[in-house]
Amino acid sequence: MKITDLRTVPVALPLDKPIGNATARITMFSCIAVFLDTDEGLVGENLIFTIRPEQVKLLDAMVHVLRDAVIGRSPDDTAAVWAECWKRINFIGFSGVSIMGISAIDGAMWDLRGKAAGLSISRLLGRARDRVPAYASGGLWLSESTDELVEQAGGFAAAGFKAMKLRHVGRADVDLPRLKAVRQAIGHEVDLMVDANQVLDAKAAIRLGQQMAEYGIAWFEEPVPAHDLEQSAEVAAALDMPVASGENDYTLHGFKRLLDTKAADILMPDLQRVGGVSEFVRVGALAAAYNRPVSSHLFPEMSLQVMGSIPNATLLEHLEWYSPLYQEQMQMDGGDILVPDRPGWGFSLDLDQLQHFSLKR
Ligand code: SMN
Ligand code: MG
Repeated sequence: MKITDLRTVPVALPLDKPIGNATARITMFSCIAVFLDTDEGLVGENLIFTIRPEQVKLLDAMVHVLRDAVIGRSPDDTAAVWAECWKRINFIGFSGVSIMGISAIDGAMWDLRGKAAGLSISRLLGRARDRVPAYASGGLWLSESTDELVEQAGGFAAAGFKAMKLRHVGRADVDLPRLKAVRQAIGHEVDLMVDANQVLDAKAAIRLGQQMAEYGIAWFEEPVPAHDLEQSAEVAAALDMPVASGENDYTLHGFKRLLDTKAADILMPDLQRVGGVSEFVRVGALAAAYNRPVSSHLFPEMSLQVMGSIPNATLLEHLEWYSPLYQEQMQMDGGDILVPDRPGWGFSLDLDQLQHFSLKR
């Protein structure tokens, strides 16, 4: 089987209500749906995304820049195509948008491989589990009032989630009362994580971490700027609670730096930024060598398959941002999301919905 064409459909999904974290006010999501056609009629699919609509053009262009690296290849050649793309991004950069382009192609190839074999991606990779414990992340935003936080947290617990994540502004006077209210609402059986989205320095993060400890925090995410590995390591060394980081890191090289510097206790690869399925799996193995767990960032429908194959995987980040674009919906059972056994990703893009949300080019 040969890959004959690469197509993309840029889409924008408006949100009913804008949401915020410490670095962005999010009013809509923009995605690029990626399709690889083959000479046997099978189509491989993937999705990459940005929260800023004006960046869609850039992502779309990057995917097409790498087109010649994949046209004419067999879907089985994932490692060869990855290596070829890596060669081609020399000079424009080995992180950022370049890697998003590689991820887009890599994931669509894995979907094709699964469809060709009639197997889910986790079966192709070798399954570690058929369900992944998830945490609720589609709420508890900074833009929510304390009453709204309490209501949402209760709703997540009632839906069966055993863990959830609260966004922080990075100031004790604002964050601690919100944290206390959420902890009171959910009791002590549910894990609670906080995400500071890089707004603190090490001293302030250590102080806030110590103040939060009484509320039982399962991880403190991105307490300091993600590139400041030294300060992140300082926080990780000083606090008992684990520091989580990695959503802003690219490829095996980025994660090796995180591990070597002890900047994080829990690694959070993002499928699009880590470099797709191929590189996510390699990062999982690298993390295992350092005895560290990995938790996926965003893209729950697709990360499920990879997390299903990584022995040292921990929680899947669950939100429903992309759900309107898929024909199938995620299934939860006892706080776990089931890894679908359908071929490829196990989730197929809904072409009518793509058309509906399509951005005019
Ligand atoms: C986050 C990242 C990107 C968009 C929204 C929220 C956040 C998370 O850092 O980890 O969920
Ligand atoms: Mg985060």
